[in-house]
Amino acid sequence: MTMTTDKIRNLGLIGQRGAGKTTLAEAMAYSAGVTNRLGVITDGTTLSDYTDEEKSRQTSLNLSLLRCPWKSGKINIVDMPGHMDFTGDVLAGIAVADTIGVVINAGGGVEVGTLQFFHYVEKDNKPAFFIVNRLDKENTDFDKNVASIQEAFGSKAVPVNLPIGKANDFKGIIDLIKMKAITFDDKGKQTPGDIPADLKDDADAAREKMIESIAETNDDLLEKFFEAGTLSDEDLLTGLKSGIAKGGFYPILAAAATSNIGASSLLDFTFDYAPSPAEVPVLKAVDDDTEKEIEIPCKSADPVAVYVFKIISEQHVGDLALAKVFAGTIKSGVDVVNVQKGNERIGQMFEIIGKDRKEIDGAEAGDIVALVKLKDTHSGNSLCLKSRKVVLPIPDYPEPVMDMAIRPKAKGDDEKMGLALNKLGESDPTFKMVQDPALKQTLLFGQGPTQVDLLVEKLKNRFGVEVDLDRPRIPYRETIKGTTEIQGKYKKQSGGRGQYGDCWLRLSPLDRGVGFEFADEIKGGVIPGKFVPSVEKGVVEAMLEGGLCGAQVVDVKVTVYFGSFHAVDSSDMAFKVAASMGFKDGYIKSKPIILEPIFNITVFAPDEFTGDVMGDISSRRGKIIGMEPVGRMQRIRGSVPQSELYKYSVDLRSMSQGQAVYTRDFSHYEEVPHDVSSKLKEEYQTSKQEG
Ligand SMILES: Nc1nc2c(ncn2[C@@H]2O[C@H](COP(=O)(O)OP(=O)(O)OP(=O)(O)O)[C@@H](O)[C@H]2O)c(=O)[nH]1
Ligand SMILES: [Mg+2]
Repeated sequence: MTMTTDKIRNLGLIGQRGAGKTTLAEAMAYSAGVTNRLGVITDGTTLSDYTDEEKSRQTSLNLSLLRCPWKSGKINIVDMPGHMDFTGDVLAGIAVADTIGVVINAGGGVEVGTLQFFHYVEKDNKPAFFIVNRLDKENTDFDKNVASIQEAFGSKAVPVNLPIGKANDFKGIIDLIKMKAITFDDKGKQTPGDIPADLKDDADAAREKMIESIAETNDDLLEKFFEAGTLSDEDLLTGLKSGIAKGGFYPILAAAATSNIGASSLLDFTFDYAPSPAEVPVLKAVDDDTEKEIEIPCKSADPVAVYVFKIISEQHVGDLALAKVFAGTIKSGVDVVNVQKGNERIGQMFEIIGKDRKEIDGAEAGDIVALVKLKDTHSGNSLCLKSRKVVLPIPDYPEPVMDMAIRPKAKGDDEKMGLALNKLGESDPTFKMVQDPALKQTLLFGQGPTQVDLLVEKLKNRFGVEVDLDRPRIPYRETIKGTTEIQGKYKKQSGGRGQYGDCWLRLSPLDRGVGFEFADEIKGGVIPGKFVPSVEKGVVEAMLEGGLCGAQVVDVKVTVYFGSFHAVDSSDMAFKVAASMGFKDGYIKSKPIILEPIFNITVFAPDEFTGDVMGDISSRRGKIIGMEPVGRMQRIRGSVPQSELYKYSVDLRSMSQGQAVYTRDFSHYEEVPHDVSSKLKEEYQTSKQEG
């Protein structure tokens, strides 16, 4: 029997690294009886952090699914990484979760990772609540965390729990909706009781605040609230549910995951008050035939629309496609179309609990499942019926902020490395591999050093390819500032058939970014028309390697305006060589310069680090374009030469205690300063001598 939509809750956990998302997910799964031990991060025994790479680093590197049956339904928990390098999985998880649980480390309040990730939640107006976790730790204070959450996210974040006791004495919670004190045994079993006398006043006051905030989400309720000074229990519950569903109210809950306090009540809260997949705003997609926007209500009776949000590729298991059924009902053996790729058939289907899985026959709208043995389906693909093909929305993945050159240790492993990286790319759309023939390097563009490290580790362990990483070469360019007229002449007339080509070229600068222009101003056939294309070819070839540092020459206009030929000895080849010689000669006389790529960057940093960040940008030959406050962070915009951005994300993190992040995009080319130019010229000369 399949689980009906109204009984399904999809809860995504996000938050700062180490806030306790995985441990909280573990405690929920344990309380739901999915596992018979409460796994521990430091022992590598949790359900979600099951890969070797996660166990050795004691941190989540991938999103994980934990299916927890609860009451008459089930809660699909999506445990997401907190590490910025894995924002890709966070976005994939947010896309399929209907409610986001933001886990806060009670020791730190709202930290920069939480701000970064929550930005994506707010953008989609997703339902969300906050869980203040680790309240069993010394020197933690629930109220301070509430203040920090409200400072960051506004007054619609309001407690629906109060903690009972502090640190070692943290015993349980007061449920402000039911007005009960709840304590937990180590299996998460709840014992409800009366609110302790010393907390009664606090609880009354907090409940009043909660009711007022719920009333504020809805005009009818607000009117009733003003009339009666409170809300009836019925209005409170409907207001709470609809307030959460439309993202108008962010409840704050209390927990200590390692002691299993608050996890089972969190399951209750999610099941009772968080929206089912059919109760969140309707998904908008694009009709594949008409290319018009189309709404996809979450209805089991509608045509199938399944979104594959993650491919898990594990040795000995094969590929698992994690997918959300946004509409329709899927069953094994049904033919579907992958809108981006082609025909597919739904084969076996599973529910996922960490690395374990349980076969199911089918799934209804709103559910999250794993599909196996799909032919050619990647993260981000949509599976539909032939009769209604829709393209489901893909998250806006962040642009890479780091590039490295990558090459196999063993000669001849290039192809193997390329195939392996392609395979890894199917499950992680946030890195790119680009072969750059001009730089003669394969470049890996990614989100940060940990992601790159992990890719290297996977290449070795899963594909048997060992690689080295190098500093990427910079795609310098060369151009000219002056105009020169020059003769290019090639003459060889000793014995046999000779060679003769003679052309006069005018080299002049073009505006930045124009590239190359060639003009033919030959008059009176001094060079026969059939040889003019060879002149252009000779110039184009010579421009591939500029005389200063060997970089591509750009933004130059070359005009051929005079020359001579020989009836027997002239040939395409001779004119090509002549033009190439002429260009090289004229180029050096035309005030050549070296250009370097400049990137625009945007840095997000907490106030206290902005001085350091800006000083560092200047020391990288960068310019500050502007700065503006965003909450308690500053957004600093600047431009920096690409050569100075090598490992910038790493340096930025270390100068800001891990709190600053940045994005970048290519802006334009600019002349390099004198010292850089001398250095590049010298390196080029040395490399030419070494051959
Ligand atoms: N004392 C205490 N420790 C906790 C609690 N929750 C988690 N921890 C510990 O905090 C550390 C990090 O916990 P994780 O569950 O890995 O946190 P996470 O948010 O999943 O971390 P990332 O996946 O790295 O972002 C582990 O050592 C946990 O044992 C808690 O409620 N109390
Ligand atoms: Mg984790």
